[in-house]
Amino acid sequence: MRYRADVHVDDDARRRALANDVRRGLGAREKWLPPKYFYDAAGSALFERITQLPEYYLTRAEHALLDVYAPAILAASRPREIVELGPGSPAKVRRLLAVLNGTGPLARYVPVDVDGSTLDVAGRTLLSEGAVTEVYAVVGDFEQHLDRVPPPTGRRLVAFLGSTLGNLDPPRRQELLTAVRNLLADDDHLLLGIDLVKSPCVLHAAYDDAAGVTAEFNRNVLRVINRTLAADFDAEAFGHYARWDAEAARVEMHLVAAADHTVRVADLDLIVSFEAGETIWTESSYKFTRASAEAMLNAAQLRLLRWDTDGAFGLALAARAAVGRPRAA
Ligand code: AVJ
Repeated sequence: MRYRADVHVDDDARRRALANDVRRGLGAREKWLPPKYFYDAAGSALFERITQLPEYYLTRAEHALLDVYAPAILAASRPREIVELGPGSPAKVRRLLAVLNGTGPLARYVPVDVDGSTLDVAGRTLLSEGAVTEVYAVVGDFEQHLDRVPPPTGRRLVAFLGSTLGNLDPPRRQELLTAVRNLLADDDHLLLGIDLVKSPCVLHAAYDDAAGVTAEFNRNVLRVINRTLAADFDAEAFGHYARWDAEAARVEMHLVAAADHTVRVADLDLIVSFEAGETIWTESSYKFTRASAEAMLNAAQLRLLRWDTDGAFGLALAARAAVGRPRAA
């Protein structure tokens, strides 16, 4: 059995989660929606287009860093298996596996993602390419189901790439890092891809591209709600607004209602009113410095071992920090 998938969320669970978030987020005085609902088939395709935009430097930067530093990162971590959280495209893990297969035993690949069909396609492709000998897909939410990751087959590298950690607010990312730490034995490692604080112009453009692809990606969450909960959002009635908040070190994306109107979410028996100019906060994308990244890792009892960067994006390699041992005087 070279491909195995354990399913912990099905369509119904996903629908109930969206229903709860829509009730809470659109019922709030300052409306919000979580960013995880962007990624249906259309949203994932839009995100793939974003990664190719001239303004969206993140994916190119991370791939280039992986191409250069994967040998050193893998020499330092020597994994037998790779657990990847929220992989999306297999482009990133492929860069690790290419190096791994040149130096050591083939790895087991354990992707964790809510989208089982994407894992299926990616997992079977990697298997057919001979990039891995075994794929154990965990179809679940990495914020909820990390305890379902199967017991290790050997030294483990947990990869959390693409700056996805940046979509979580500080308390939730500390929770996630603490859960990740529980997946690690003393010899295991975490590889984190994180976007760095830089010029506000560069950051803003990356989330408000000239071709309007990010705007369509942002509006897509409304189409997901229409389809899943029988709502009647007119996505075109909302504009895209991105802003850099230097103090919070995050880019925010909002949807802005063009005019006063109401929306009906039939499955929830819910009417939502919008005033012209009213916003729905749909995403935060936090940016880091080496110091803030290291502090975040330390707060989760992890220690930074390597920091590879091109100045725009960073790859952090971390391991469990020794705890309970007295410090040398
Ligand atoms: C890949 C999820 C981290 O925040 O940069 C791209 C998503 N949002 N453009 C990011 C995204 C707007 C992206 N993540």
